[in-house]
Amino acid sequence: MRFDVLTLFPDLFAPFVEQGVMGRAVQQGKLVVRLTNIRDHARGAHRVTDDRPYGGGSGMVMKAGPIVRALSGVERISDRCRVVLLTPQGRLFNQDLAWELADLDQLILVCGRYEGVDERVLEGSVDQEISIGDYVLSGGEAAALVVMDAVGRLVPGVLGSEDSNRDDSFEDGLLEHPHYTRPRVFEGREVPEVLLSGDHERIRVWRRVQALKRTLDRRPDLLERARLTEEDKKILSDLA
Ligand code: 4HQ
Repeated sequence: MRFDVLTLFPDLFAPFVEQGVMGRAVQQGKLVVRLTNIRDHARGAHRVTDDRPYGGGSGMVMKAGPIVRALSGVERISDRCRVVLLTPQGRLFNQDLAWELADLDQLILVCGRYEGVDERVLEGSVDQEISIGDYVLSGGEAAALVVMDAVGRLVPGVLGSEDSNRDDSFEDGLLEHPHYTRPRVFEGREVPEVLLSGDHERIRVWRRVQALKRTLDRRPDLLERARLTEEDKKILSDLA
């Protein structure tokens, strides 16, 4: 899978792309990340990328020209390609959308700064707007990193055998059970006995109960769309 990021701050991406799961996947060639500096497509001696809003008001707006020219400069490696603008007005990003995007061959992520981008970029050059949540960022870069991280790890071969998507939070729409590792006692707090029992069936049931409890307690909204088994439904009715 290839990610192309259009940004005024390409240097923000290097440490993220070079380290951890993403770094390994890039080295193995399973992910390709290409950065385009929008300023390289701005015109004039001053390479201006923003201007004052028509109609007045505070703040600046990103000019359409540099972004659209930057997009034209991005090689399309496949028809399975999508141009995404990160904006609070977009579809709320979640694990279902991450799976959908992971099915593409190429994702082109456009990062805005200032008050936003000229609306005509959206009309003519953007396939989808995505928001990572209901808060205001200073730019789309942090949002693009979130999307690349969540999507990249779903690409086959990106996660090693030590990690697995299957067990993760949200893969069945529930929060995860608690995790413990050594030591057995830390600051007087013990690891739940069941986890030391070696009884794999008891451990499986305990973890499922914990996951359901936590979801009910902290994110009951998730239960509406969770993939629940008959056993899960029984556990939930016992909890209620
Ligand atoms: N932005 N999810 C970029 C966001 C945002 C979000 C605000 C996008 C500023 C220029 N992006 N503009 N939330 O807060 O994606």
